[in-house]
Amino acid sequence: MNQHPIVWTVAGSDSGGGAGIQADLKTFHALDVHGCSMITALTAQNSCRVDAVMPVEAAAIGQQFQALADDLPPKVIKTGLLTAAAIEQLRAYLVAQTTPPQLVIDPVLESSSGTSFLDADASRQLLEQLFPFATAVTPNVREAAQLTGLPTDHPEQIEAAARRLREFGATTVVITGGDSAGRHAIDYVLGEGFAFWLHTRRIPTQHHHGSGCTHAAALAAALAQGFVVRDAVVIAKAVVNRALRVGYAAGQGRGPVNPQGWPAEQRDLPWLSDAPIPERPSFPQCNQPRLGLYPVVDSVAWVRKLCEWGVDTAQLRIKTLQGDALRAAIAQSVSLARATGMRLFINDYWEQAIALGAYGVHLGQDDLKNADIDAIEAAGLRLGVSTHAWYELARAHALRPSYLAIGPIYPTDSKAMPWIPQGLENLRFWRQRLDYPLVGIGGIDVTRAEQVAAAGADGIAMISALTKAQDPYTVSLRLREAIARGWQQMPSKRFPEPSVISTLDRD
Ligand code: TZP
Ligand code: MG
Repeated sequence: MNQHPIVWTVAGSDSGGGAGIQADLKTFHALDVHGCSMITALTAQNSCRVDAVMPVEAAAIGQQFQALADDLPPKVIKTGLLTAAAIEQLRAYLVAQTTPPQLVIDPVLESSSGTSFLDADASRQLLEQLFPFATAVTPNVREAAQLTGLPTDHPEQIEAAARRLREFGATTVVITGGDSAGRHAIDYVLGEGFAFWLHTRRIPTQHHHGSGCTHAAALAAALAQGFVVRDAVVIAKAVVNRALRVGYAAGQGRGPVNPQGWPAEQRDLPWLSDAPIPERPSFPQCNQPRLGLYPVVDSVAWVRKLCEWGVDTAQLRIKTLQGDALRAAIAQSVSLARATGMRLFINDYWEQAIALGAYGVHLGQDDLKNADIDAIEAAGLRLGVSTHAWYELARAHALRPSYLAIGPIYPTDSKAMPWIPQGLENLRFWRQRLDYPLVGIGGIDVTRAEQVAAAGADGIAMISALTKAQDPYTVSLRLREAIARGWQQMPSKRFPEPSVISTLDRD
């Protein structure tokens, strides 16, 4: 990323270098944003204890605001430890902006060693004065309980506390569970039109000082880089996981987390679901050869042709038939595919796919809500899942599917979608990080199949390039040749780190 969007942190200094301003600046640096700091309080602390909290006087806070506002206007502001004076001045700044920056509030009420940072009056002021400006607030379960006066011991209570916090005007509430017990660190996310849980395996480490600050700072940085909030929360959790894995000892107590940069490995990607869920087993892998040319068609006639042409993989995606006609089309397609050994995935109609013994099921994100994943798995079918962004990848990852579809790679007329095309760059980015077989889809034709394969796609899916071709058989041959050429160019899974923005046009 060449651009370094400006992000302010309004927070306290941790003299021990683990949390607060210091954690925020480390995280901003790691995520390619320019961090400015407005210090609200000095703390005298080390890795074991907090000796003193010394609020910065109002005039000095005001001068910091003025200096930054004059020259370094922020795309996003992140807050940590606040004082009454800082809250007042931040609110005044936000009110004065015609287009206020996004605001991420990490409500730091007390230190992890128990020192109180914000009294009851200031907490109320925070809720009433600043929450209405917040794109996201990130309390942990204890802070959510303190702020709302509600218990947060069970999932339903956490959901209720999040709803209560949204009533104060925060657009998205993220209640983090990293500080709680259990094998998994589970966060709840409630936003405008969405609600989900994010899970990761708890990373066994003593050195997690600053993880809350790092989480909120990473969320702010991801927003500043243009990600929508649903993507930003997934990225933030993955950034913290990576930082926790390489936390280190400094001092006699708990050492700091160590933010490295953008998520780089699948093991750091959280999994996302509508309810807290245990880890799932993996779906069966697709057998060899590599998925390759993967036409998406809508009729038995097309399935028959593909079988005759010796195509290895296909998807039956019927959007117009119902009842007996639908069932008959799926049944005929499955038996044709079985007779020639073609791996046929049935789009959406998982019950029929199970009943008829299809090779696999392909589900879009909306289909996931109605599908019985356990039943598909119990029947031994493969599963493919469509994804278009980080949070959709996290939702698919929760299911441990047989492959992930990444799209749209290029603009497409075959499906109306809010997504900006991901391009080869995002495909390479995911190829570098994910162990799943990947299927590229969206606007792929003979001229583009080679570069999609070279970017690391295992399957190259398309609708119109084949179904609208004058001579589809010849096109299928050209596509297969192009894919084979592309795969020869793909040196390995590792590419230089590309920039990545996969985001919604509208949210
Ligand atoms: N999902 C992402 S893009 C797409 C789907 C179903 C349509 C692909 O069609 P085409 O004609 O190959 O662009
Ligand atoms: Mg925190």
